[in-house]
Amino acid sequence: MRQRDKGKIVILTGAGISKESGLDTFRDADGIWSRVRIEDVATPEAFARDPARVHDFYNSRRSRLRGGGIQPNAAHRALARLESLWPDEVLVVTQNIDDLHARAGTSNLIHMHGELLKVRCQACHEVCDWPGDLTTASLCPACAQIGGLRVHVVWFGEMPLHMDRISDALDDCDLFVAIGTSGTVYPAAGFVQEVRLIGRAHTAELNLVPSGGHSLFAEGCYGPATQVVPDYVERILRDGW
Ligand code: BV8
Repeated sequence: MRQRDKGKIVILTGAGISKESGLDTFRDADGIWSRVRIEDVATPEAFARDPARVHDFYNSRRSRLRGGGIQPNAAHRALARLESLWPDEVLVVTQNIDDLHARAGTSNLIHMHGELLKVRCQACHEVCDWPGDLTTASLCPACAQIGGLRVHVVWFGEMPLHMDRISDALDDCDLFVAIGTSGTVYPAAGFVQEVRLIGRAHTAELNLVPSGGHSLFAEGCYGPATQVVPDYVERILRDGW
């Protein structure tokens, strides 16, 4: 018999949840930042200095994501299942710029670091879907300006998206779960402290190995996301927390 049948759930996800779908993480031994430097591809300064290089970096990640071989995995699907069956709000806040949560069926979803399959025009600020390659000659579908488009992601030094909605949800939640994130990038890495300060919610970390912030969580479940996340979701649906 489930101990509780309501309670707001906020789930923060990182690159680890998409690893078993075939997408690299950032800081693991074979991670993206072991091959390229953040300063060369993921800052506004890098884009100002060499936009073609930054376009190439994201074009290769975009064509890989759309390459057919990359599909949502059991962890993405388990979260969509939790959203459809839990009798209260389930919000997924992802640091990932891939579209695997949406493809798995999650609808209450915030991309706090943006989306790889979207671009933003620096002239008219319009955000558009963009499945193909982006170049310095690309034309904005909204204002027809050439060369002003950039990938719609949050680079280091830029303000993450939807921070107000996220802070309100963190203040209101009864369960906070972090999945597949190393807890090194702020403000996301600070969410667990924010939740603990309010002192109402239970906190859990689901990761391959304990993250840098593991001691901040009341509970930790370790192993591959495709095993740990479905098990945890089944437990929540059966017994609550
Ligand atoms: C900001 C989009 C102002 C682009 C990304 C000094 C101290 C503190 C903070 C700072 C500082 N100096 C600068 C800062 C701020 C900076 C920051 O935190 N830097 C860090 C590196 C120190 N943050 C910013 O600049 C942010 N903006 O602060 O603006 C502000 C201030 C207040 C309030 C608001 C704003 C903007 C940060 C966003 C940058 N953009 N991505 C792109 O993707 O190209 S961040 C990038 O890293 C990704 O989005 C990613 O999500 C994020 C975190 O990485 P993880 O997802 O955690 O991935 P990682 O590889 O690290 O870890 C993977 C984990 O998975 C591991 O634990 C591994 O064990 C696990 N795993 C692996 N396999 C599996 C698995 N788990 C389960 N199953 C598996 N199979």
